[in-house]
Amino acid sequence: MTTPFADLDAHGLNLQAVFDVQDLPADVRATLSVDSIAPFRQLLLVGNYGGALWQQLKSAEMAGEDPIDTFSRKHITAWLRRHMPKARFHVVYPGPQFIGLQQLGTLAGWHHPSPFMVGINAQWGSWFAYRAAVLLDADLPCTPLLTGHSPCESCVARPCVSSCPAGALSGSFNLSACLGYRQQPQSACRDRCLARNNCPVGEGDRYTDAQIAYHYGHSMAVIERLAKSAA
Ligand code: B12
Ligand code: SF4
Ligand code: SF4
Repeated sequence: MTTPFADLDAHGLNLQAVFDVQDLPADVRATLSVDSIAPFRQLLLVGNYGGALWQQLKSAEMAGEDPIDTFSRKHITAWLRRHMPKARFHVVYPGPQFIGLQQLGTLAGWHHPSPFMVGINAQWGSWFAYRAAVLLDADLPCTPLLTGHSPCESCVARPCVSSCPAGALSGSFNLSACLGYRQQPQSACRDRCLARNNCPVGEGDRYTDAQIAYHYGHSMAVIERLAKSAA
């Protein structure tokens, strides 16, 4: 069946959730500043899972500071202009305003917490991310919540925990142990997270090594920049 989002799917932007703004919790509405820029009636959350976006990006140009943001913004705004030329919209993310993407993912049913803090669900494991949040003045059908339990609830062996070389997952997540280890020159986690790689859930949607290295290389650069400015 063709969905209104088929064009986004074709670009690898293959997760979409539509919320009516009035149904969002007050704290979420506040971070979106939705009440000050009314009258937007809906919020569209866009993400990607698996390797489709990476395939698309490879054939587009990976140029500029933030090629994934640029690619996502370009295709989502083109989709909006094509499908609802009269609707006003405001792209909140990517953008300067902070919004809690995992909180929105929880409302969509995409996100459950995992020991390594990247969200997880039973379908795509942890192999997904958020690409855009757009306020709209539109009447798209709201998407049903993705139902299902966290796979972590029934995972007895917890291979993610034992495979973290920094022991960062032994209790509640120890971000400084993780970041300290990642920054060591001989670290096995400069361009990957061994814990995430060793989680068996969503194996069919696992990113390629190149995609993993790209994302973790990017976060490594941010982490090193922050560490330098704090020193
Ligand atoms: C700041 C940030 C980081 C910081 C650290 C987080 C911190 N606590 O300081 C750094 C730079 C280390 C980081 C790294 C990565 N991040 Co990050 N990060 C964010 C960001 C921008 C804000 C998180 C935040 O501060 N939330 C606010 C606080 C108040 O929320 P909170 O409820 O206390 O915490 C929630 C989350 O923030 C999260 N959390 C808390 N601590 C940490 C620590 C880490 C390492 C992560 C990943 C999440 C996380 O869990 C909480 C419950 O939901 C979000 C995007 C967003 N706008 O939400 C992405 C985000 C959480 N990151 C994401 C990812 C994928 C990563 C990376 C794996 C790299 C990458 N881009 O592929 C890495 C590697 C992790 C690692 N082990 O080093 C994804 C997660 C996708 C998912 N499926 O859940 C997000 C949602 C970005 C996105 N566009 O999709 N990240
Ligand atoms: S290995 Fe088990 S506990 Fe760890 S993230 Fe995967 S399902 Fe959850
Ligand atoms: S990146 Fe490495 S150190 Fe950090 S949680 Fe993952 S496995 Fe542990």
